[in-house]
Amino acid sequence: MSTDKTYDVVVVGAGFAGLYMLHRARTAGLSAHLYEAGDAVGGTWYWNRYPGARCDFESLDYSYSFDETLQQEWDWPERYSGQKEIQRYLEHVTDRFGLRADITFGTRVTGAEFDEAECLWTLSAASGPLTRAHHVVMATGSLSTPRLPDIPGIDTFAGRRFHTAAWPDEEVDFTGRRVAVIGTGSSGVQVSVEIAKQAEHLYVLQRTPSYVVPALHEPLDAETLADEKTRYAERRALALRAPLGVDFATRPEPTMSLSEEDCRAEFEKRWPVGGAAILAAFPDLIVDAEANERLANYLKDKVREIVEDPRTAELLASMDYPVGARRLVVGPGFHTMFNQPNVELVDVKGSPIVEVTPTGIRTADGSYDVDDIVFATGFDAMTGALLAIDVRGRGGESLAEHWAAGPVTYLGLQAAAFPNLFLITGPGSPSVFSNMVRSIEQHVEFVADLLVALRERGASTVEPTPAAEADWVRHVNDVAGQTLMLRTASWYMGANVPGKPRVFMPYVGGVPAYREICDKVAANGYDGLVIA
Ligand code: FAD
Ligand code: N01
Repeated sequence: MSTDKTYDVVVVGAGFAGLYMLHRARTAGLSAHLYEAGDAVGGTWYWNRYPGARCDFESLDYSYSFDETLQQEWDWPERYSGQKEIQRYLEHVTDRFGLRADITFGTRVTGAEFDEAECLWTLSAASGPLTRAHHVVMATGSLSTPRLPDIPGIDTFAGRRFHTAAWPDEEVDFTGRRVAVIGTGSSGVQVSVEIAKQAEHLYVLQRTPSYVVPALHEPLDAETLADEKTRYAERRALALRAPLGVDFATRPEPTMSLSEEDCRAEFEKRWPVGGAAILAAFPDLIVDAEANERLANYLKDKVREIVEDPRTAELLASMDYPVGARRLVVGPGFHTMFNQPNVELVDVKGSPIVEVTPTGIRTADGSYDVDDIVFATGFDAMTGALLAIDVRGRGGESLAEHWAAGPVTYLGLQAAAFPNLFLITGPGSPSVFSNMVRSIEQHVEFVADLLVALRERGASTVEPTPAAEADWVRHVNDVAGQTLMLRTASWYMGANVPGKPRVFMPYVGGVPAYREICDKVAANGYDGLVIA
């Protein structure tokens, strides 16, 4: 790759965010190029190929809305699509908008350095400099840096070892094997249900139990799909008015204004519908502790109803934190799975994992010999992929230094002293606390409009003032403080990575509130940003 070329925009990452950013930059008449570490587009849906990987918002919502023809011509075969189908969709989008020619695959960006005199970024890879650009958009993903836990002996294991987010391309057969899955977050729940269908014996190692709800996994027949598509504009408009970026027909009344019986009736109606609909039943479920407890008790009772072995049921229902404070897990069949004779729950909170041995896993009071270990142990979320790149802004300051006490941004989109560097779904944006495709579209459109505004003004740089950045961080924290989100340690605050600063990262004020703020910023000539 020649470094002689200077692009208007370089995008890093070819998931939902990067692909749309590349498209918007090109349609705005900007020269643009995209670098992707993987060998294909898809991002999350390229890397997470584990059996059972599926979206947990309906595909009719978890998809691009920016092009009416695209959304009318694409037929989702299932209500909640699996990994392969979403990957196929993103391949289609790439070709449909002719993006492939502007993407370099198999290239991990390792450095991005801003030259203040020339107002240019130089991007580099391990092999050396890649190219230069006036603007860089990091579409590197919030959940794209998988984490293996620091368990002693992990490399001594003689069997097969997998991480859900680095799953091999070829099918993995678990027939007749003894398998341990470590982790009961969204990935662990989904993968366990599928492995349990094949394995001779499955140990599910649970440290923190999750609230798990079903999902109405079903094919979307032609008639239903056609009917949904006639109302697509309305569906999309409603989604933009809903805090999570999906319309769940939230009831207007506060939970506690109803009797416990009436609340339960509402939850019961939503349970078979599945997904996050239950958490959006009433407007105050993540802000009012008493209201939340009603839902928590309902969900725990469901576990006890489904799981036959009382000890297993109690362990699975032992959540000691509010519903929604950790990501609600959509996992149809998870609780029922524990009624199978080949599935066993291992409580690694009561009896922590001590080490991995060549033949399996040893806990404080037991040993589990297995052929395969599946690590469903999550990600260095929101900052992992960004801090893996040596990003240097004004005065050579690194992003790692700027974020030493935790990530700070303006609107989740830019950091002070890093001119012309943009983050999509960065810390301080709604991103992971929303239907991410809705948030991604909004972030990308804001950035693309800003780039056009810069061109119209003949400006070279844009960056937030330190004061605007500090005010936004305060606002993000204030909003989180008004909810129940801080009442448990979670990856939302970096608690799953030893040594990571504990800062609550997503903006939880909701998609409409965030959009309104961004729209006002733009309407006021980009308040908080210095354009020079
Ligand atoms: P990603 O899809 O993560 O793409 C980032 C890309 O950047 C990756 O391809 C990566 O290889 C590349 N990259 C990173 N660093 C570099 C670098 N230095 N150089 C070059 N390339 C780099 N969200 C929802 O809203 N609903 C869901 O149902 C849902 N399901 C999910 C299921 C799973 C299994 C996971 C892990 C996440 C899920 N999410 C879901 C969140 C999901 O991450 C987002 O919805 C969305 O796919 C993110 O898109 P993105 O483009 O921002 O990032
Ligand atoms: O990761 P997680 P994930 N010993 O961090 C456990 C999205 N997503 O990949 O909490 C024992 O949630 C850990 O236990 P604890 C979604 O946003 C969506 O599942 O640290 N256990 C936890 O149980 C999601 O939130 C879908 O006590 C250890 C698990 O590993 C996000 O991605 C599907 C351990 C990690 O759970 C991340 O989900 C998949 C140890 N040493 C992902 N270390 C959809 O369906 C870690 N754990 C949409």
